[in-house]
Amino acid sequence: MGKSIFEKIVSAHKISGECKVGQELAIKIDQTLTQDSLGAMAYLQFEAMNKDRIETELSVSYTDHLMLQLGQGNGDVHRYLETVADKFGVVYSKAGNGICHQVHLERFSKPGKTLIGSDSHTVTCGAVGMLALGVGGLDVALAMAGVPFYIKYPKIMRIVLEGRMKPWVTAKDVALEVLKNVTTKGNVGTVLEYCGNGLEFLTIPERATITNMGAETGVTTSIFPSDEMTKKFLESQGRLEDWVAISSDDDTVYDIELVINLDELEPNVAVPHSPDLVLKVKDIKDLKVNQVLIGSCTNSSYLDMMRAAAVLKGKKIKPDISFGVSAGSRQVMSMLADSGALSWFIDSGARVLESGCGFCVGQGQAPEMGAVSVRTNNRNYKGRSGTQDDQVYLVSPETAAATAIMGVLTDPRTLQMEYPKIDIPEKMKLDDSMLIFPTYTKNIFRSPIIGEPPVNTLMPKKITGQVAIKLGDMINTDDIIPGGSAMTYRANIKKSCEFIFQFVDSRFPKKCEDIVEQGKYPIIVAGESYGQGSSREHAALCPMVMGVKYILAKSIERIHQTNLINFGILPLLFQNPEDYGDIEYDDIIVMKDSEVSVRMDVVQIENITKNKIYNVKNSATERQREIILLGGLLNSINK
Ligand code: MIC
Ligand code: SF4
Repeated sequence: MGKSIFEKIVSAHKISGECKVGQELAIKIDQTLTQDSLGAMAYLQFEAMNKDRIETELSVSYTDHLMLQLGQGNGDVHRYLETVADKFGVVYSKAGNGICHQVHLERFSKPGKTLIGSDSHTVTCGAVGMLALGVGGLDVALAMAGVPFYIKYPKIMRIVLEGRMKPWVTAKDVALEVLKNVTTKGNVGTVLEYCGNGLEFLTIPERATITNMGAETGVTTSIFPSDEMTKKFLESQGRLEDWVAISSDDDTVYDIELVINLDELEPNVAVPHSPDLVLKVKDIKDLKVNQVLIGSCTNSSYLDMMRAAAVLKGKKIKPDISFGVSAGSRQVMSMLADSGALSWFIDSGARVLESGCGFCVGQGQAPEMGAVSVRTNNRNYKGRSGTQDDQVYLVSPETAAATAIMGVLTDPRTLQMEYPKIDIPEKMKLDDSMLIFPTYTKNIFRSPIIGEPPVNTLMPKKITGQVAIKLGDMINTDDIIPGGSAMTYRANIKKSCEFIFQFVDSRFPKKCEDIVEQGKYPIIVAGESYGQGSSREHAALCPMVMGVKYILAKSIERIHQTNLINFGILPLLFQNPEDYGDIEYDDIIVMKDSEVSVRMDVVQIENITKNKIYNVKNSATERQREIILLGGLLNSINK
């Protein structure tokens, strides 16, 4: 039987395990990336491993999330990251060089290699046939230390892209179509592999928009073949030598298949508050818009920005719209300036923002109360913009530009202009002077905001827990620990704990303190798809510090599940929906002999308050169960 692209790359990197669905495999990691919000904790954890140098082929530390520098906090983190990178052999990408995923794609992505990154959108590099995964910071630290990465062999879904998109229909519309079909729920343990005759016309930045938003479906990763288009892209980046061809074998049998006819697609929009609530733009009439933002790692390539600029050229936006644009990298920004397109934006009435994450994660550009904000980024979770009652719609750069001009959500096909024909230059502008390569000479900078990596204790024998919060379905990691100003403190766990469930139930931190004071352990109870979205390990790390030993949920998303285990928290799944319905805030729940329970596939817990026994499922692998008993991965490695 033929092999998929995923299987080919995994087989070439396999250290142990079998390529069989559900089996745990250990693979070698070639490259890692970190960004500044989660990176500091990853490097603190790496420091705790007492290694002299990193052992990967390449590790890059990006500065793109914490760019506001209001007060010294962000600057402290940047300097720590720069100096710790120098000491251990990591390449440091300075603030202003661009968003990690865009820069990594341009300058470092390599077909056939493995990449893990402490950011869920690391999957973007799947666009060039790379096996790229979003993981927690501790996993990155371990990979840098040369420890293999463990992955459960997934089901593989083949997505066949047929035909060619019509003018004004874009890769973002494809990404949203995939989300409409695949949704944000129930995709744990699946990989999306793309093929079909539509790939002939799909450039790498367009493929990157599609792999990027695969993160929102909750799949392990998305991957395209490495073909002539990939070769052209790498050549344009002056890296032809990095190209190898990769494709699946013709007789590969896939677990699931989805066909998308590109020529039937129309401009799509994800409506508040989930990226899978997808409608056609033309079906939403007279939606008055307050803010339009173009950028983020989903849609900020040269192609995206040039097309949007061409739509705006010679036109003015509606005066009451707040309009911002942010190129994904310094390369893109500089080429926009050279081509004159930057002034098309400026003249239209745009605010030109720095190349960074910015508005995508509430770092600036929070709109006014109740605003309708039309954006090109990938997540529209409630409040992520920095405004709690926001209404965020996700669209393509072309739809966003048309909307800025018209003041209402606008299908760009109604603009009555020719679709701008933009070609990607054969040679992109190459200037890596904002990448700092290691000299191994700098002293590590420290300040009070740079804390210590927290350590956990062994799993206690008897766990008398009390329900400290009861949540519904689809609680994402932004709900658990918000972006925005809270991100400044990611290198300091004690401070980060103050923000846990800030906008969901602000009683939580105090409640945990009270429960712990009484000698008990706080329990989190959740519904479906708990922990979807970002890879932020603080969503597990802080609950660990706050005394949480296990979590009860209907289902848990992949990255978050691994983060919980990495920090010694046992993820337990309800087998019976009634048990979830039964449990209430403050209920006392007891797990008797954790040493036995943690090793069982089905764990028995007793709700003392309701006088009921629940049998819940333990989805951790045998290896992970030992990690949990030791109080997490750092303890287990040190042992
Ligand atoms: C995001 O898009 O939510 C982030 C901010 O990039 C996160 C990482 C983080 O929380 O720092 C992600 O996607 O993993
Ligand atoms: Fe940055 Fe947004 Fe991309 Fe996350 S999704 S890496 S915050 S641009």
